[in-house]
Amino acid sequence: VSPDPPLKTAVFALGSFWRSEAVFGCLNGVVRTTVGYAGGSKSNPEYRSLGDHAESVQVEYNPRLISYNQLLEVFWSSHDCRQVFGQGPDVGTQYRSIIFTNGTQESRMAAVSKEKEQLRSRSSVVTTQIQPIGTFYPAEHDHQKFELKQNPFLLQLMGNLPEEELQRSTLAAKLNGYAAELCPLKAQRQINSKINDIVKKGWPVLRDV
Ligand code: MHO
Repeated sequence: VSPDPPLKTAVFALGSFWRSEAVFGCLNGVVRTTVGYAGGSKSNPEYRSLGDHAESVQVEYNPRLISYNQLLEVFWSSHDCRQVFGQGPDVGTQYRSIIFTNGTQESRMAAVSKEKEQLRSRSSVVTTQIQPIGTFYPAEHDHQKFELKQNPFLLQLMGNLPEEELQRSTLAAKLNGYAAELCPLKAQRQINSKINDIVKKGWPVLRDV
């Protein structure tokens, strides 16, 4: 087997970043997720003063296991891109829809996928912006793996990792999606049965799912 290709990075904004991180974290081939602020001009944004940035998720992935086009499909199917200022109760420019690109090839793929989405949406306007990624500012610790942190059982099952490890962990990214019930059904079931096994056998630390 040839060595793994270098990881690639993609950044998307699609509403609340708690949810965005959960959606992408479950996917096979996604190695790491980080929530943050991007798309604006304010330097050093914070949650309560993010300025003109949008809540975003940075996805590190193994391109041999998942393609940029597959990530784009998940992006489109995971939010309503026809709303100018965000999703449901989450209103404001901080929740706008953006595909951040990393070079001309990605911009082209993003543009083609947006055209397809516009055809599917008929007369409703797809508001999603496509723009080159500038600076991605990682958000405060409390917002990283937010959904997982609401679930002490899962945290304990992983051995209560310190914050830095939790942020880098592939398993944490996956369980963050599981905790939010935002994994595809098949993944949700696989994780369920793995957890049940481990609990039955008497509580060793969960290393992988
Ligand atoms: N309305 C959302 C906002 C979350 S967010 C990360 C909530 O409080 O659940 O902006």
